[in-house]
Amino acid sequence: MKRFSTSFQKMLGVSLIGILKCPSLMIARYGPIHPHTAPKLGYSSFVQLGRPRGVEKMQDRIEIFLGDITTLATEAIVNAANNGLCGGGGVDGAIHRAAGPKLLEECQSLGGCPTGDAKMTQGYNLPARCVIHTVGPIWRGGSHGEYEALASAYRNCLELAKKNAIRSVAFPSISTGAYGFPKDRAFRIAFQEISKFLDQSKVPEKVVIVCFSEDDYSRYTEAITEIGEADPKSREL
Ligand code: AR6
Repeated sequence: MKRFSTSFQKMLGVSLIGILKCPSLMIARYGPIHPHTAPKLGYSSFVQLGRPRGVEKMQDRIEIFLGDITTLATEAIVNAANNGLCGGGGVDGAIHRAAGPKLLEECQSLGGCPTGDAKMTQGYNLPARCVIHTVGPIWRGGSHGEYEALASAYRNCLELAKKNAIRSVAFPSISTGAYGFPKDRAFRIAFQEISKFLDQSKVPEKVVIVCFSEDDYSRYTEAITEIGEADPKSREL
């Protein structure tokens, strides 16, 4: 870990603040943060998963970031949109405000987006070159296909990123705001889908998971720790 931390620090040009070690997962906190993130914002965690082979594969590929997704200069950012792709509140509103009115124009030409699916636009005034719009499920108690729809939203965003050779993508926590999906369960599904996808694909090279509050950040890292401590071969929820 020490050798790895040192090279990771060199690579990012950052100073390591502290390291939390778990048997099968490590989270390193560092600051200031990755070059693709805005220095004024919070902190970010680098996450490694699994046994030694898994660690090698996943190192440097998943990052947890505390802050505003609209400030990130990953190649793509994901929007938690609605079926009409017509803009709204929450992260959707923030993305449209930051991107400017041309984003809505392009969204209106796409004919909406089914729940669990994803569509891509340019990023306009955003630091990100493009936006992947997805629609998460509205929470209706958990027996209406919500889990699969949420997993599908993550998968389809990653498939779209792969298809377009997008190297880095940032996700907000889809469905956990206005759509009311219980956060702890949503965090597990998100992390599981992302890590499964990256296990099987070299593209995107990097995924940033964005938490919008300190509380979400703690809960996310806790959920990841629990998943990491479970058998890495069956990271089922
Ligand atoms: N950066 C990162 N995350 C954010 C930001 C931000 N700037 N703003 C909010 N979040 P929500 P949903 C987090 O409600 O639940 C819209 O009106 C927020 O804390 O944005 O999928 C759409 O048009 C929460 O954890 O999306 C739809 O109608 C997460 O983003 C509907 O809301 C998602 O919250 C979609 O609801």
